[in-house]
Amino acid sequence: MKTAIITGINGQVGSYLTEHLLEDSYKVYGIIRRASSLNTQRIDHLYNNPNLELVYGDMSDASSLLSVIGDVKPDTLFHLAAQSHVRTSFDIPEYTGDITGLGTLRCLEAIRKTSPKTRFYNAATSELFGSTSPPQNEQTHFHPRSPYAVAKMYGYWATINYREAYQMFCTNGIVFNTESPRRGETFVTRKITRALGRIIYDLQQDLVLGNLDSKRDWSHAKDSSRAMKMMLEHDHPGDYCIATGESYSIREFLIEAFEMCNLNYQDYVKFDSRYLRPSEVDHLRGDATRARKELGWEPEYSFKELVKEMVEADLNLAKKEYVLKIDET
Ligand code: G4F
Repeated sequence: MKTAIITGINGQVGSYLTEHLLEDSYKVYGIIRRASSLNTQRIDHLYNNPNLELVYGDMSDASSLLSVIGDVKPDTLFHLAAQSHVRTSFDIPEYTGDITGLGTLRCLEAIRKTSPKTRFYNAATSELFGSTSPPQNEQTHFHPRSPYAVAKMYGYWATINYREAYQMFCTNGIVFNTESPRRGETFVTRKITRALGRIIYDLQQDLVLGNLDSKRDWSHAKDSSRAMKMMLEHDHPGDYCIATGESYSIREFLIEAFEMCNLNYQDYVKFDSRYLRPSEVDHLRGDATRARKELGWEPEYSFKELVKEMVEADLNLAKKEYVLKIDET
């Protein structure tokens, strides 16, 4: 039986990746942070699977990583944990550098010291491309535009350095924006679909956003997490862009989602400068030719299908909220 450790297992991508690995008979160990409030909702449906085990650890705590990785000595380790919110990274840059940047180094060091044959996947990001012009691929130079992207830059090069210096199997997935009904509610796509559901059920009157003109390449997290598994099952390590090759502005996402419900987004969306970033990434559109050719990866979801799934899921969620509210009154 193959074994995998996932850091950030309870995040959006971690939950889909866990499903892919369990379906393929992996034994999966998920590292989660101790918190006083529940933080495992996205993997609760997998909790009774005997091949899933959750263990406590933290990206700031090298000793916890050393002991988990040293005990399990997994075949693969998928490193997804991070302070991953770009806007927030401007407010807590040092914390972001520690968790997102040094956290990656701590994983690499723990593997080098206790289990050097473990294959390592690092969740790099299209944020590395920052202000460059699309389409971006593995040859495009980097120009990070946030403390988050700068921290990810450190993790990206640490991953390559461990590959070159110690001949470890270390791979970077340069994943463009990836979304789903499990996306955190403060990221823009989910903020939109969540608000739309609540507006329809009269639980919320408007939606406050920042810049509507930036463009992103949005894949489904089910597709991007499948690519991660393929990367570590490939015969050699490398760096791969994972993207659909299409980009849409936030405004276009709004139009697509609101029109599905026969609404005009302009009647509901308000602007607040608090949601602007000190430096913005204007346009990301990825070229995933290498992943397609070398890994045989293809995205299965179109933009329209992704938006539709998110809108439908959030309409259902809002309906449940509405029913609870009626029951209470
Ligand atoms: O949804 P976002 O916060 O995602 P962002 O900044 O592109 O980062 C995400 O994708 C990266 C991969 O490229 C990941 F590495 C990262 O961890 C994260 O998952 O914002 C998308 C765009 C931005 O241009 C932002 O300015 O939406 C714009 N936006 C407009 N109003 C907003 C809002 N973003 C958020 N979060 N909230 C708003 O109200």
